[in-house]
Amino acid sequence: MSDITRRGFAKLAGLVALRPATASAALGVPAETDVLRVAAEDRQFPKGFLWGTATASYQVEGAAKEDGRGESIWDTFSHTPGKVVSDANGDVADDHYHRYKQDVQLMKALGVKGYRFSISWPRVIPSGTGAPNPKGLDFYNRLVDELLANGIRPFATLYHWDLPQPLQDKGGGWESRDTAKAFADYAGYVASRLSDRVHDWFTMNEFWVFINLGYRFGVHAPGLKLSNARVNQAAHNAVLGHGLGVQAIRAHAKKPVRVGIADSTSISVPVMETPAHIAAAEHATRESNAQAMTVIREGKYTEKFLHDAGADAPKYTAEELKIISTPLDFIGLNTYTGSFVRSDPTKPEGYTTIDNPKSYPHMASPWLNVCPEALYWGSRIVTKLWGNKPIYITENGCSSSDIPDKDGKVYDTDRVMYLRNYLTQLRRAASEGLPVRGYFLWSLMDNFEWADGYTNRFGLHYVDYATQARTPKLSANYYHEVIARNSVV
Ligand code: PNW
Repeated sequence: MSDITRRGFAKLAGLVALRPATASAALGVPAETDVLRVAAEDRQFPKGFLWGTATASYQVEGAAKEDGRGESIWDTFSHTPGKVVSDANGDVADDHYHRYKQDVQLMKALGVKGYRFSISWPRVIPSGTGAPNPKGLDFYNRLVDELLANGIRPFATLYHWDLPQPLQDKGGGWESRDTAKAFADYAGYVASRLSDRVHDWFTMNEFWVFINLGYRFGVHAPGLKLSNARVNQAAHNAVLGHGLGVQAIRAHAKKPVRVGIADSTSISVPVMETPAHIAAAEHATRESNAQAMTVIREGKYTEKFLHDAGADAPKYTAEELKIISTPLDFIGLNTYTGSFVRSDPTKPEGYTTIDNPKSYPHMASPWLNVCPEALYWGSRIVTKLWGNKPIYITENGCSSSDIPDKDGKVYDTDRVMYLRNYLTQLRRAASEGLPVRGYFLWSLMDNFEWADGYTNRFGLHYVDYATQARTPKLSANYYHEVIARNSVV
């Protein structure tokens, strides 16, 4: 029996003892109202918990050629035949660039208090370095003003994968340290222009994903399949860019800001809640994030990583490690799934990551294994390993094979099931005092799902791409209830 259930039963027992005698009490059964009340308390989130949604520039904005926007590696990649399902691209996407006011109203109707969006680097600095494009920045001025006018707090991400193409052409993108420096210049510039109204900043989104899918497996832009050594160097340059970005944002901010990252920290979940398996999951989480969250929080690569990488380890200086580990104000975790880990005394590292059986359930995206526990263990292990800092779940959500019903509505019961289970685990984390402060559901609306094109839908709102009509799904109604009650429902 879990702690929560045990506590719930204890409370119920207490209530039963206090209640006047009724027929149900005589039978030893608590009255239904008592059961409902205690159950509701056990699903409540802390006061002030921040509920939000998230999107990213290339996935929603469209307007690819408007107002002086430069090209990004995703324009190039998606326009290369065979790279994206049905050769789809983000030229129009959700046309959010023109429809942002309507989209802010969707957020308002949900009741969200926070919106995590990303800023398109090639819109703001078309060549990646050099002259900014004021018209590009203006879009974000308008968006931020619209959010604030509607009581929604903007959380801005500076890099959600749309690298200016000229930086790829010049130095090989993140293969070059110059890209890290260019990122810091861009980050400082945007902070200087928006920080009068934007208080919360994320440097980059998901190191592991953009480095490995982009530079190792070639399935995301820039579509490369590089050697280990080159991938490791690109990963290093990216976290260096993050650290330089943190410093630049703080240096150029007009008002006090909070800076963090939105990382796809891979979460190891103990197969069972025993001390040995929990310790195994902690070690596994630290090692499997050696090139991102671990080096960012500890300022060093783990011994195991350096040993395993051997001659392929990245080249770096002590000064760079210091920059990379510049202290953050909060931690953003993009958590969709987790990996089960068991204690394994036969291994020097003491753990084994289990390969799930083929029958393990996943959502519409094949990688999206259902693992609600990852939200609890992620918060707990990250706090245990690296200290007590505010945590935001900067992405969580799922794809579903959404098809409108005869009445035009999408009844995405699987997404509701997914959300209810994940939020229950997040609520467990909050109730145990872990510093989880907010949750951004991915995504506000269906959008360009990278190499999957428009096939895997992650939205709370169904988007009809022929008309750009947005229709709330059942999950949008569900999330509205969650927010209104500040509770799992
Ligand atoms: C994240 N994987 O991407 C991104 O931050 C979003 O832009 C994206 O739309 C969302 O999650 C849903 O996919 C991921 O293969 C892409 O493990 C791929 C993986 C994980 C996250």
